[in-house]
Amino acid sequence: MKLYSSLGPNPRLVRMFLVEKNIDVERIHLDIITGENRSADYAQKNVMQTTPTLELDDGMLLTESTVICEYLEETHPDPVMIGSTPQERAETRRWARRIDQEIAIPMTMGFRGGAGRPMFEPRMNVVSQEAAAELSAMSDKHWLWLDEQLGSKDHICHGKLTLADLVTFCFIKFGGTVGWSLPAGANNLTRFAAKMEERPSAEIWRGEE
Ligand SMILES: N[C@@H](CCC(=O)N[C@@H](CS)C(=O)NCC(=O)O)C(=O)O
Repeated sequence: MKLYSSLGPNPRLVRMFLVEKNIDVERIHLDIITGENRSADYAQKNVMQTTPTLELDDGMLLTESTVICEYLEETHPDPVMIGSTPQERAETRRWARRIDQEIAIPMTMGFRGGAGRPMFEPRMNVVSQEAAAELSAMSDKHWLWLDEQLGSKDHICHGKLTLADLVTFCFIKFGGTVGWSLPAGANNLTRFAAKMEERPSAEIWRGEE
């Protein structure tokens, strides 16, 4: 398998998932700042021209970070990162989707249309400055909601590490790379992130790529 990867929370989510699963893959780094992902060649692999893309040994191409993680969970079930029963899997997916839709998407769109505008406007559709501010505020409100849901727990669900924890951590870390930090009062998430930081898979965030 080959992973087309870059800076950013989505490929780094898959890379953390791979480390947690003990799976080695060849990694091809694309510099999204200089637009290596915009080549005609890469567009053949991923029509969205985003990372990550996982190329399987039979040539099949998988995209969308959580879909790639689902595939890896099915093909490498140990350690369990999504769930051992249909109920557990549903619970993990529920959290991963909530965090993605209610937090990660507004946060990313808010950043692209706000502070990240000079970098993103020439490359993709971005929302207006006004909408960006609203999206960022919405995401921060939902971070505080997630903080409450987490409470004193160490993990988002099942009392153990799951995909939902990795999604949460990756978007907290992404914020850190672009000058954002968790909203004041998100003490449970601050503690959660500090604990996640100790995992060997968090090393991915300390590398240049
Ligand atoms: N929904 C996609 C989002 C992928 C995405 O937006 N990836 C970013 C990196 S984190 C990217 O490739 N951006 C391309 C660019 O900025 O040109 C996923 O979950 O994989």
